Amino acid sequence: MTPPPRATGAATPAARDTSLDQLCINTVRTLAMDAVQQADSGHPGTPMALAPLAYVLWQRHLRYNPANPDWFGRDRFVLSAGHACMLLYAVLYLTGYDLSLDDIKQFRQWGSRTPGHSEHGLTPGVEATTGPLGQGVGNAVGMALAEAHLATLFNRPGHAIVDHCTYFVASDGDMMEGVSHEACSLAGHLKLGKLIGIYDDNRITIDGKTDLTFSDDTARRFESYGWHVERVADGNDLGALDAALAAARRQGDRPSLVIVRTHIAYGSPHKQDTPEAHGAPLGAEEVKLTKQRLGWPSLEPFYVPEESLEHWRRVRDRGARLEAEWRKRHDTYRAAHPDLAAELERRLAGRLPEAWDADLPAFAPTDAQATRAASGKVLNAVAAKLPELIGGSADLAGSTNVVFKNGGDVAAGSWGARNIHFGVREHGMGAIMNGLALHGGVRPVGSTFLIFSDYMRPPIRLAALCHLPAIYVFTHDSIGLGEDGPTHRARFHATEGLRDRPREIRPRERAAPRRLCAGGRTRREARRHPDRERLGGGARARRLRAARRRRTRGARGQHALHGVFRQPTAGVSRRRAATRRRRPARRGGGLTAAVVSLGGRPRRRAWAGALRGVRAVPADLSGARADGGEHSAESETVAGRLVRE
Ligand SMILES: Cc1ncc(C[n+]2csc(CCOP(=O)(O)OP(=O)(O)O)c2C)c(N)n1
Ligand SMILES: [Mg+2]
Repeated sequence: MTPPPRATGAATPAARDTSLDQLCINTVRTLAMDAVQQADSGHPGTPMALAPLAYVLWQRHLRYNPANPDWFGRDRFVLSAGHACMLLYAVLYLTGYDLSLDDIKQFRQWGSRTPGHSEHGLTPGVEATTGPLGQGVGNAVGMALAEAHLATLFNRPGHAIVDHCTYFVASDGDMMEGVSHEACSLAGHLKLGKLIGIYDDNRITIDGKTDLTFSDDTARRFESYGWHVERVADGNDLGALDAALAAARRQGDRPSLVIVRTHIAYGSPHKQDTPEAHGAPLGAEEVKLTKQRLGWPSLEPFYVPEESLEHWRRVRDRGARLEAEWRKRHDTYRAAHPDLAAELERRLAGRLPEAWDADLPAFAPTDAQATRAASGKVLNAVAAKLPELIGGSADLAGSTNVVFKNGGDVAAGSWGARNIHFGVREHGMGAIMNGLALHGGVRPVGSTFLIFSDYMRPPIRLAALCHLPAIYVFTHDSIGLGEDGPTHRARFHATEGLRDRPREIRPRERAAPRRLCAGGRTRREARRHPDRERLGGGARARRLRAARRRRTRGARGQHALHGVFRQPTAGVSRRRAATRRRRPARRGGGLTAAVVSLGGRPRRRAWAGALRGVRAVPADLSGARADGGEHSAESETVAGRLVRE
């Protein structure tokens, strides 16, 4: 039997310790164990280890009001390690958000409000959809940047109306993923002082101990990014946690990382410090032994002692007071600066200003120009009316034409500017954009060459899943990008990869505007450069459009993938390319397509019958629903299959 590590301060988990703090902390641990046990899947170990941190953070540091999860003045909290979501659900329930014990009992069940990875918009108090590791860290950076931006624009002397912190919890996996490196490097550079990360240093991942793969000195890495670093040697030491978080909050001019040494499945006699505690129930016997070891008063599943609930829920008064104070300050602000207050309100409500599109430029067919040049003009025309539009590119601003004229450059101390230079960090850019959008008050724009959207597919997918109003400008979309060579050509997979993002994302049809070819070339130019293929138009595009019209008549919850055509490569003669394009049509006797449906087989068949040569494929092939939407393979897997076929 592995003894639990010696805890210091008030947090000794021995049976005799009945302090109220311990009772409250162990309530989180037992709820996590029981919920995972009942669901027969999930991740109990990390919530158990992080329960003391959650207790200190939510009781003493985080500013929030459970009665109003959307209160703008709240601190933001992102659990980047989304697999540990039982930690968050337990705390949301205990602090009195609109989440009941029954919701906790429904953990990981179809249609429940407590899915296998936390989903924004589904569970009150969940600020971001997390699960794909590393993304939440980038989201938090985006939120902190949005806060700094709005504070610069809207605060006035004596009126700090935008003034909140952003916290995130990152696991070893979050720290290994490249996206967190990108985002944290930028956060350090921009000196986002109200960003506080907590690194759950438990030295365990799924495959075993982290020394299998990971020997970074995380503290020094973050110091080199310009972060302030705090260390807590014992994740059960409430005093040390409290002091480290307080020190982090005092850092006004750089972000902070609190590295907390924890022990996964803390208190479990046989599973503590083992990878088995990561992704499977502890087992009924082990749950019992752990409860006994923690001195838990009952073996009844989901038992919540009254004193614990009562103590946790005291934070409701604190939250109500914090919000009331903020509202009072806001009233004074509105009286002193009515225009600013109204503008902030408009932005937060996501309302467009009157006549925002009154001065959009119009281009005649004779105005031959690259589409990205036209895009830059339109963006700036819109930007003049929509100050909430901010963003930039991953070091290609001049090429993508995403430059806000007279917008200034975002830099440390100049957070109110509009042009964000993300650096050569596409993945980080996507995750930061999601954080900006989630925060509200700004609308992010990000740009790069279409082919490099490959580097930011995970955050694009999450933006689609969460319906975030992120705007992507992907230029250089021609397959005929001659001089840069094949590495820079946007091939079929890039556009197709975007089209099959779940919901919302529909890249421009490949049929280019009537008189422009893809890549913004005129027909005359295309004639001069026959190697630059014109995309779309003609019979194929007509078929696609017709199919799409039919598709929209399909049942809800269905969507189709289609156009599984081989793309002619540049350099192939036009005639051969045309033959290739026709080939699938001849082979399949019509449009090659797949219907992806959540409905049953008869429904799929009936729907597929609307198209000739169609195969019907069930959606959710991965069977990953228990893990939540962001883990379902959906159309991507299907697309991969079809393309391989
Ligand atoms: C991008 C991505 N890759 C892989 C996974 C699958 N996965 C979930 S948790 C995890 C690692 C677990 O280790 P750690 O991050 O240290 O979390 P802990 O078990 O310590 O809580 C992996 C690989 C994922 N969720 N996201
Ligand atoms: Mg770990």
